[in-house]
This record gives sequence, structure tokens and C-alpha cells, in this order.
Amino acid sequence: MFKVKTALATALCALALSAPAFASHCPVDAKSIDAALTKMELSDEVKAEVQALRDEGMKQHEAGKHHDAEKTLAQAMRMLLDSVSM
Ligand SMILES: [Cu+2]
Repeated sequence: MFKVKTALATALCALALSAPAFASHCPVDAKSIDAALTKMELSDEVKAEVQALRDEGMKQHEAGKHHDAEKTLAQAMRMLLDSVSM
């Protein structure tokens, strides 16, 4: 659990610092979200919401809207982080 949280926090940090020009950044974020979804114990509600944000983010990525995609993916990661802060 701790490792997942650290990975997410790191990804979120990198996201905040990186220029949104990296098209390959979105799939990396989506992957860390996927990993978190399988490793973390989440309520169905949170899981569904994170999954929806993740899918939307990848759709935006595929449409070439990487900045929007990163914002959406960041939202999903923040939600994951919030759900483990205890
Ligand atoms: Cu992208």
C-alpha cells in the first residue's frame, strides 16, 4: 500500500513539473492508475470514478489533447491518493 502511494505521489509530482508536450506521458500515468486500481483496496464508488477518469484521460490522449488528458489523469491520481490518506 505504501509503495503504491509513493508511486502515485511521484507520478503526480512529475506530472506537475513536466511540460505537457510529452505525448507518451499519458499512457505512463494511466498505467500507474491501473496498477493502483489492482493493488489498492477501494470502495466500488471510488474505483468506478477513478476508472471513468482514467478512460476519459486516455480518450483525450488519443484525440491529441494531452494537456487535458494529463489534467484528467491527475484528477484520478489525486482521488486515489485521497482515498489512502489515513
Ligand atoms: Cu497524451
